[in-house]
Amino acid sequence: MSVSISIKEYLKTVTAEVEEALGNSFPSELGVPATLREAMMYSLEAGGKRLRPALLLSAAEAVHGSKPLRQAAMPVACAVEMIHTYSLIHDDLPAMDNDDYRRGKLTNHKVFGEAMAILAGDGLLTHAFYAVAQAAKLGVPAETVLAISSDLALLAGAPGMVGGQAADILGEQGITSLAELEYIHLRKTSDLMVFSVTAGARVGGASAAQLTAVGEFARKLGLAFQVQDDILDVTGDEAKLGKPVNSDVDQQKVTYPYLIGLEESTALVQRLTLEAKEALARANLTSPERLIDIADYLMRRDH
Ligand code: GRG
Repeated sequence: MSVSISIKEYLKTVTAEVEEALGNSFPSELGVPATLREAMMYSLEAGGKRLRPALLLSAAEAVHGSKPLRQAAMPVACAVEMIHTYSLIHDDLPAMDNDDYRRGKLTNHKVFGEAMAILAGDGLLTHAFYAVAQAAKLGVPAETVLAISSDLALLAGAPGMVGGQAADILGEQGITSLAELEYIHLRKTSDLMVFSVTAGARVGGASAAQLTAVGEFARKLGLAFQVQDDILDVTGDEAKLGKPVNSDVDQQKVTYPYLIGLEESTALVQRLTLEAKEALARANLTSPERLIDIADYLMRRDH
């Protein structure tokens, strides 16, 4: 087993492999209308950190201790990126966040119109379940594929990410406590990461106890990621405006820095990352190094 390449190199390699697989997601024999395909591929190929597929593939290797699993886990890694991409397309719509740009490019509805953007999101969401099923053709046992599908429906669906988005919309303006904010982020952000790490661990042959421990790792990691995202929103914006960053956060959006200030938010990211790694240690994985590297990398990220 060799885990000597740097985390940046690892993420670069995984990103290239995932992007190649994503590029083959809609072969012509499936007969997808050209404009719909173009709209789906526009957002799937718009870049992004590919963090969820990286977590998934790393978790599979961490449990199993070998790289050959990457091929079997790849359709599931593509599935989670399809779900993530659909959520971003829908989140950017005028009825939700009404954003014109995403990842430095025009949002899907700005290029293809609202109706096609909704359908591109619908197409990606549905195709994710087709992608998961393809893992069965690559040697993943049928009962594992079934468990992964079921996890995906729950963690990305109404009890998970979709529910978090609904709670966010319903609570807009009215969120006043950390508990409410945490409830939303555990669903909007952590649940897809819990899916990623758990699905990878399932492909790697994890035990029930290991699944619980890696799930807890991802839950904490997702929260840390979201708090860091909130911090970067503030420091990034202020940097863009050329203003000095201070902890007197008075922006409208209710975020961690808004509720507890920048300094405490930074300490929270560190504490959650530590707790995530403690949970991971309880999983007794064969080679957890990559997952630890990703957690540390996310804590230090600046974008
Ligand atoms: C519309 C059903 C539905 C859900 C939307 C994902 C989401 C829920 C909303 C997007 C806004 C947001 C703050 C989500 C929290 C998760 C998050 C920080 C997403 C961005 O993930 P990155 O940074 O994105 O991994 P890239 O572009 O790198 O892929």
